[in-house]
Amino acid sequence: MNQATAPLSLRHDWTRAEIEALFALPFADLLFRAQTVHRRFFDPNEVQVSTLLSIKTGTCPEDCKYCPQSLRYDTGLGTEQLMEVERVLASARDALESGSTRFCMGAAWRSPKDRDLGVLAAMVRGVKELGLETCMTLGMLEPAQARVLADAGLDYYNHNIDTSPEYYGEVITTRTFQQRLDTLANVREAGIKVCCGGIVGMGEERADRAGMLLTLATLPGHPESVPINLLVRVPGTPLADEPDLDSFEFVRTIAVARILMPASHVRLSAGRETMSDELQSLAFLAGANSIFYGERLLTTPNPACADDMSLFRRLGIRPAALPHGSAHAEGAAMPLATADTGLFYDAARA
Ligand code: SAM
Ligand code: DTB
Ligand code: SF4
Repeated sequence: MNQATAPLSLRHDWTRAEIEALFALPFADLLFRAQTVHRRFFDPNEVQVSTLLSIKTGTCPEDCKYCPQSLRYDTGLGTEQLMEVERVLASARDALESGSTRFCMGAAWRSPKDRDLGVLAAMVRGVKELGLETCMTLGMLEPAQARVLADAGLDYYNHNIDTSPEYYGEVITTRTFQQRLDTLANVREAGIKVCCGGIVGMGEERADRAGMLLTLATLPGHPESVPINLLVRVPGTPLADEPDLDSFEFVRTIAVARILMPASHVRLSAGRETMSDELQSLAFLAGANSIFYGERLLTTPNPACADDMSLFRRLGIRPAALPHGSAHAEGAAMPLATADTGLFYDAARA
């Protein structure tokens, strides 16, 4: 049976040898395979658009070597308390207006305190009422905490494995790989969709990129969203002077993620600010179909909105509408977006 006629089934039994063989394919063959898979599951000209907001910035006790928010590294970040709900909602309104469909709230915590859960739940409810999908990333979650967020209506929880189990100890020592997997299981158990990926360009080998994707693709359920971050090298962090990752290796990582997890949204995540338009378009061709939109990630810059609008327009990419059944699904997905302020796709201007 060739690929075009194979059934649309998801595999959870990928082997390391199969994944390494995909990485080793000639570039054109790998991209062709990824694009073929992509077209069987998604509209290749549609990209899901999320916006990030840091709701609690800096002084995190963890030691993740890539992260500007760890209190162990002097990165010049001030400390901020948990943001007030109204400020979060004002930011979410802006995101909606700009054409985003998902609002992702991030906190620089090892894990949330139970006393913060009421405010976090209020943020989720408020953002959902605006008609946006909700996502949070707050560190490790206990089962009961996950249930509180699920009851508030949280759609997605982001918790990355970051790298392979083998390389993990080189990057983070204050929590284990297994603790990451435990949080992912707690999130799933509570009925929240999983957003889980990692970072490349941290000095890891190809075998580690393969190992990271092997872990993700052999989870009991594939994460619905798979963010692939290219390390943002922040002065003051231990990884500030890491050499560049070869761009084709970055695109290969996206392509392999697409092939292994065909029904998941693969997000071209952090690192776009330093990528050319041509590299981003190769990532889309390799099967990336989600981005963070807005001029800031959590604490570091993201491309200017005008540049992303121009890129979408020149590539003929449409921002995806909300899924069926959502308050603003299909035609009404971006009620406030206009051609001047947001990612509105106007074929006449393409
Ligand atoms: N503290 C929570 C946690 O670690 O799960 C949530 C926020 S944390 C900043 C979310 C994710 O951002 C990390 O897991 C990591 O994958 C990504 N990240 C952080 N700093 C980064 C950087 N400099 N470059 C690329 N990705 C980064
Ligand atoms: C993810 O995988 N990447 C986002 C989001 N999930 C939370 C975070 C990227 C952070 C980049 C560094 C910063 O802006 O602080
Ligand atoms: Fe803290 Fe998250 Fe940064 Fe690690 S990645 S230092 S847990 S904010």
